Amino acid sequence: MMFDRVTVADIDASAEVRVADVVRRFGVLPGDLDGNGFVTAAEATAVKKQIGKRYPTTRGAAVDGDGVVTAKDYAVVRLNVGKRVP
Ligand SMILES: [Ca+2]
Ligand SMILES: [Ca+2]
Repeated sequence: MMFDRVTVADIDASAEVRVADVVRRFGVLPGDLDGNGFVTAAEATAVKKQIGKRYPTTRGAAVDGDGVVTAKDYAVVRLNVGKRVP
């Protein structure tokens, strides 16, 4: 499964105000165009329709982040169909 993960932790803004650290994790699964945590066949189809486009109208279709949708992007999304962010 391919996914990106970013972990963000806050930093105390003042040494005088002590708060507990807050840690939030979120994952991004390539092809999860609507951000609901899993990839559907419809999302893969949406990426397929954007193949050949530079700066596609379907947000997230260029899953490798290069701004161009290729068959390689589509292949990645197809592999993720049915998967969800762990
Ligand atoms: Ca989705
Ligand atoms: Ca690409």
